[in-house]
Amino acid sequence: MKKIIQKFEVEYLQVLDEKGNADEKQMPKLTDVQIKKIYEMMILVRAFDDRSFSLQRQGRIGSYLQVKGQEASQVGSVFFLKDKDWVVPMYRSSGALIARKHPMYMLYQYWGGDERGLKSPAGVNNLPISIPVGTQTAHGSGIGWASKLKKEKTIALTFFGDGATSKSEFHTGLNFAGVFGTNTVFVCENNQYAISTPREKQTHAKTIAQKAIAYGIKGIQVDGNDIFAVLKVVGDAIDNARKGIPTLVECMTYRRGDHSTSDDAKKYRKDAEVKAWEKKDPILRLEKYMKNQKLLTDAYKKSVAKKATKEVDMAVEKYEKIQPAKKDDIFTYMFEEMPQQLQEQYDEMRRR
Ligand SMILES: Cc1ncc(C[n+]2csc(CCOP(=O)(O)OP(=O)(O)O)c2C)c(N)n1
Repeated sequence: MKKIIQKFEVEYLQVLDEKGNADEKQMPKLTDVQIKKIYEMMILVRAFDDRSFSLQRQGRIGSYLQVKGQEASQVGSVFFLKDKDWVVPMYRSSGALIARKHPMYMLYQYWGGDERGLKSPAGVNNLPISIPVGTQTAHGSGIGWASKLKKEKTIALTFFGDGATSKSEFHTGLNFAGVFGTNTVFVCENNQYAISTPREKQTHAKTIAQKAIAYGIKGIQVDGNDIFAVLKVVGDAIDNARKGIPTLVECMTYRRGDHSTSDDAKKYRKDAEVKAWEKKDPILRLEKYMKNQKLLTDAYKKSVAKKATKEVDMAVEKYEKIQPAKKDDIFTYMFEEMPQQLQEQYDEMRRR
C-alpha cells in the first residue's frame, strides 16, 4: 500500500532573537518614534496589569486575568489597526484594549463588577470582551463579512487562546471566513495553557496555525514575544483582510501569571518552565534591541516607568470615585417589558 504523507507545514517568523538582534530583512517599517510609542504602551500595559493583580488581592476589584508575558502579541496585533476597525476581544485582552484607547479606569470598573466599564470609547470599534471561551471567534467572521458586504475597508481582528481552538465556534468562524472571504484576522495567543490544560493536551495537531489549511485560509506561526515579528505578520494579515483574505495567526507566547486571580498555577506548572519563559520576556527583548540601537537610555527608561505608574495611579483614583450603578439596572436593563418572574423578583427587592 502506498504511504500517504501529509504535510501541514506552516511558516514561523521570528525577527528579534533573545539577545535583541533583529533580522533586518524581516523588520517591519517603523520609525524610531513608533518604536518608542510601542515600548511605552507595553510598559503601560505591564503597569496596569501588575496593579490589577494587587487591587484584586486587596479586594478593590473582584477578579482579573493577567496579560503578563503577552504584551507583544496584544500591543503588536492592534498597532496597525484604524479606530474604525473592529477588535473582538476576550477576557485576557486588557493589553489590546488599552492600546485601543480604552480608558484604564473603565477596565478597573468592569473588573470591579460594573459592566458599564466595557463601553467602547467614542469613535473606536472595540466589542465588549467575551467571557465565554471562543464565541468571539465567530463574531470576528460575522463582522468581517458585514464589512465586506457593505464594501467597507474595515476589518475585524479577533483574539482567542489555544483552548478556544477546541471550541466549535473556532471551526465555524474559520470555515465561514474561508468560504465567504471575510475581512478578518484571527489572532490565537497560544500561551501554552488553557487554565491547567497544557497545549499538548489541547490538540494532537503539531501547530494551531495549520488548522487554517483545512478551511482554505492562510495559517502562520509567529514568535509572540517578539514585537517586530507580531507587527510584521499581523500587519500583513490586516492588509490582506482589507481585501477579503482572512488569516489565522498563532502567536507563540506564555502566560506568565496564573490563569486568573482564582487559580494557583504552581499546582500544575514547574518553576523551571516559568523561569525559562521569564528570560523570553517581550519587554526585556525589546529593551535589548532599543539599547543596541541607542534608543533606550537609563533616564528614558525611568521616565517611561514613572509616567506609566502615574497614569495607573490616576486610573485607580478615578475608578474608585465612580458611583455604583443603580441596583434596579439588573432588572430594568435587559427587557423592554419585564417578564412576570423578573417583575416578582424586582418587587421583592424593592420591598426589602
Ligand atoms: C464556553 C466556556 N466554557 C468554559 C469556560 C471556562 N473557562 C474559562 S477560561 C478557560 C480556558 C481558556 O483557555 P484559552 O482559550 O487557552 O485562553 P487563555 O485563558 O489561556 O488566555 C475555560 C475553560 C468558559 N469561560 N466558557
